Amino acid sequence: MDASRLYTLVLVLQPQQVLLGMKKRGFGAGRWNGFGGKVQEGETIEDAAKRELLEESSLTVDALYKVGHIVFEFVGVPELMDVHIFYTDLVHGTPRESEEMCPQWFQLDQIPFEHMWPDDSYWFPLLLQKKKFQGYFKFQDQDTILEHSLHEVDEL
Ligand code: 8DG
Repeated sequence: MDASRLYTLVLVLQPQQVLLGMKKRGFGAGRWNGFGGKVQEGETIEDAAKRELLEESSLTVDALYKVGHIVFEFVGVPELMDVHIFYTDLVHGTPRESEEMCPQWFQLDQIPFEHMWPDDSYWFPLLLQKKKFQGYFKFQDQDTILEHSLHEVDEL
C-alpha cells in the first residue's frame, strides 16, 4: 500500500455564506479553498486544523465538526494525500490576510467553483447539507480527475 500524508481542511460556514481563502503560494496557489495544511508530528488532526485556521486566517474556534475524509492520488506521486475536512459555524475574531491566504466571504449560491480544486464541485453540496462523506480522487494533473468515488457515511 502507498504511504500517505495527513492534511487538514476547515470550512467556516454561516447560514448564508462560507469563508474561503485565495491561496497565494504553494500547493493549490491561485485557487479559493478552506484553511488547512499538513499535520505536524505530535499534534492531533483536530489541533492541526485549529492551528492552520489560526495561522492562515487569524480566526479561532471552540469546536470543529468532522465532515469529510478524502484521499487524493496524483499520477506519478507515490505519496497519497489524506485530507481530513472539518466545518465550524462559530469563529472568534475577524478574518485577516496572511502570507498564505487572502480570505473572503461568499454567498452560498456564489461559490467560485471554477476557481477551486475540481473535486470541490462534487463534495461541497454534501458539506453544505452537513452530510458526512468519504471520497477518493485520482488526478492526472491539478486540473484533471481520472477517477473518483464519493459516498455519504454515518460516522468518520
Ligand atoms: P506548507 O507550509 O508546507 O507550504 O504547506 P501547508 O500549509 O502545511 O500545507 P498545504 O500544502 O498548503 O496543504 C494543502 C491544503 O490543500 C490542505 O488544506 C488540503 C487542501 N487540499 C488538497 N487537495 C485539495 C482539494 O482537492 N480540494 C480542496 N478543497 N482542498 C484540497 O491538498
